[in-house]
Amino acid sequence: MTQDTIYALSSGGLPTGVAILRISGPAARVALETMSGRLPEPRMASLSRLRDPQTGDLLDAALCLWFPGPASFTGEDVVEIQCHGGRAVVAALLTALGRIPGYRPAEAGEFTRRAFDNDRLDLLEAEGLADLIHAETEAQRRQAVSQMGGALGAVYDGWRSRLIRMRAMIEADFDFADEDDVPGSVADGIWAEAERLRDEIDAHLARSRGAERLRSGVQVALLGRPNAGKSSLLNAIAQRDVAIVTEEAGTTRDVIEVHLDLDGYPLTLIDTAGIREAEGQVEREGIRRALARAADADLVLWLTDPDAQAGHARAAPEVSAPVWTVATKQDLPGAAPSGRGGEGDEPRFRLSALTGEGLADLISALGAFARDAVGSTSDPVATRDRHRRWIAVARESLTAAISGGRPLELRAEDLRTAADALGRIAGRVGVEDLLDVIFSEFCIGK
Ligand SMILES: Nc1nc2c(ncn2[C@@H]2O[C@H](COP(=O)(O)OP(=O)(O)OP(=O)(O)O)[C@@H](O)[C@H]2O)c(=O)[nH]1
Ligand SMILES: [Mg+2]
Repeated sequence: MTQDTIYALSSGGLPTGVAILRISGPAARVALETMSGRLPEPRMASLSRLRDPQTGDLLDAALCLWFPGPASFTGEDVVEIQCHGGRAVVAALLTALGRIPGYRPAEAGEFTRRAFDNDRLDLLEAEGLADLIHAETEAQRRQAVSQMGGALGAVYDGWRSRLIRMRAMIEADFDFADEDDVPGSVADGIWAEAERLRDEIDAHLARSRGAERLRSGVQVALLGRPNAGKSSLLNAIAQRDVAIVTEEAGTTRDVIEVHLDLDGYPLTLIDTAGIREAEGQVEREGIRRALARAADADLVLWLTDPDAQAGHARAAPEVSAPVWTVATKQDLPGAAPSGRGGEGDEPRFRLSALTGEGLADLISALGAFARDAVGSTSDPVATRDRHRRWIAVARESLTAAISGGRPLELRAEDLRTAADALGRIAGRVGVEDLLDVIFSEFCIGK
């Protein structure tokens, strides 16, 4: 099969000090041969003058690297060019590459896709790599780098080999059983082991919500009546002017998000439209979105201003997430020293976005909440819904195998189904249909 040779700018936005162009495919070496006239030693950086192959014009002096396959990121022949990161430099080099026969620009994630196709990494490692590139906080980085290094895959491989071993022993057991009365003790041991494995799977699943929250950020929705001070609080916590604040009730309509890094834990703070019986269509849509985000949130902050505390308030909407009542605008003379019953509940926090009073308490409580919601990050845990779905399939088959009341052959077959489901997580068993979705998460050049 002949493959195109693909190329892309693999480093970020221009201009920059140094930009990295990456080339992968059977004709990768041609780029260096035609532009610099020579191929450097494998894996040794070499400074070369790169010329336009057609005109002979000097394009740049760049550090060039040559990685003959299969010992390369993609498993194919790879060339990396570290050039000066000016827009015109990069554009000229990309144009020159595009003229080489068999070359075309890479699609998003295509380098990693080729690495997967050539068994340089499995799906879990590829996803870990995508997460690492998107990691914004320290805890996210730790989780991603561990998954990329194969820690999560090792867990599922371990489970899988235990299942395969159990099945082999059961099959040995029912071969015996025909001959004479071999006691069921071997099988008993196997089913005890199967139950232990199921307990491990349950514990793993229980922790995976936290791991997914760590990937996507703990979602905290700010909710309240119009003018409660939601956007002001968002701006105060973010320490920048993200959302428009006015004294007009109904200022915010769109959902506005801010990503925070609280001691390494990611938290997404979501500002929403104030909740009331709205007249206008736009505001009604804003309120619908506010309630939808609150329904999905991990935590809701229900803001009440002194007006509401004085008794004109409506209660926080019913949501499944915990709700913290936050009394705002405590710098105003009307602010009550304690709740006057308007909300029913004594507020959990009292603060002023204007003076900053009480803000530190709320922020540190949010940090603690995020840490708890994420849970332990020391053991590898399923980080995506895709993983959890296959683990659930494996668990179901394992349960069917354990529950008995059926011929041993069928129970052994259940163990095989469970092992296959686990194999799909790392892409060891049929995942063709998934690949486009997974690799589209990458940026071009990765
Ligand atoms: N004194 C005082 N005024 C505040 C404080 N926080 C907000 N305000 C004022 O209250 C008004 C409404 O503030 P916003 O932050 O826009 O309120 P909101 O809840 O986002 O309002 P909507 O987007 O309309 O739902 C503005 O005039 C703010 O300046 C505060 O801590 N102290
Ligand atoms: Mg607002």
